[in-house]
Amino acid sequence: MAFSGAALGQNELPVDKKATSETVHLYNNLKKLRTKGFLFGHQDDLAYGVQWKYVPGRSDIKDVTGDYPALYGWELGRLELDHPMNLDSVPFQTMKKFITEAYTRGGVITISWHLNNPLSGGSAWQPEPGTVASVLPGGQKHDLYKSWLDKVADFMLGLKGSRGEYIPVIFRPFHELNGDWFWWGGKNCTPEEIKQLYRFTVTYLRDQKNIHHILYAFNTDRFPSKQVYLERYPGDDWVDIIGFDIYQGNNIIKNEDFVKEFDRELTTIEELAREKNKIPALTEFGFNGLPDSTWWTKVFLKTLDAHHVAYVLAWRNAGFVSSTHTEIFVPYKGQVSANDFVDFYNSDKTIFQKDITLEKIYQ
Ligand code: BMA
Repeated sequence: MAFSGAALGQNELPVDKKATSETVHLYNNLKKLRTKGFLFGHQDDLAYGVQWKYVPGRSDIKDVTGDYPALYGWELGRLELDHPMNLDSVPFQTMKKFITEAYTRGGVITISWHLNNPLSGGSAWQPEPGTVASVLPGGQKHDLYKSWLDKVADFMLGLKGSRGEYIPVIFRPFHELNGDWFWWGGKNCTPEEIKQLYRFTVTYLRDQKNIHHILYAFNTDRFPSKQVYLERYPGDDWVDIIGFDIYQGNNIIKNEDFVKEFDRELTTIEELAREKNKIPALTEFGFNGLPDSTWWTKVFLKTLDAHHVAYVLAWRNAGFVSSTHTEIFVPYKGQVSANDFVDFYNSDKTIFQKDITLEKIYQ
């Protein structure tokens, strides 16, 4: 249902002025809720965890806390190629079921897109000079890019609740765009080119495809200053949520160093959110392998305690991928940080599924 001006009441509108009522409520409730606490999110939570895959109702978060996350991250990479599964082997049809299931119990959905390189045909991580320019209007791959957006639009239109209403999605295209590792990031294009692509993408989905159940999230990776954060920011008319991604790991070994940087970036993002009237969020985070048994309360929560972001999204539990590679970003039963995660769960600041259901965030 489109939202009519009269029914708006005290609600503010996101960048889509025709956003559905559920989307407008999500936007306003996320803004309000952040004064209380933050939604805890997990990528691919319902699809698989450490040493299990596609067990109905299962979730590593639920195994440890007895509750599901409040926010669910999903990924569309390879939808553009008409593959039945995404790049992490999650079938798109199953993903839609998980999305509906989570929404039905009051959860929130966020979607990223590691889309392939449209110019070279390589992966998202294979930059090729000129790729961003090639998909902009007038570029040789512009029509191809539009056909990819058509598939994203179809996917979004396939997400419906029990009353036939569209399920709101926080879409996070072109993430980590200050880094050099994706074809849309860093030195692989000019700031002006990526800004144009971001604006084109929002405009196309919203005004050409008439999709009105999306909130748009803009996010960088770690960043040294406000000025660098804003270098590729497309403008206030195209963004609802501003965030950043940060991982503790090889690059920042010590907890103290992580806390210092994390705290500084949170402060900047909240300052920007205030100035621009946007919603601040931690769009991805993690400490791969979780070797520190008290990391959740003594490092992560301790830092977030002084801040007010709307949500945090932990990355995926692909598990022990090979003898040298693990992807473990939330504890599973028996993991060294599992007990501490229960304390984290019990904190007043963290919002998981049971809390978010009570909040009725879409009303
Ligand atoms: C990365 C890793 C990869 C994954 C990709 C897209 O951070 O988790 O294993 O394929 O994200 O989800």
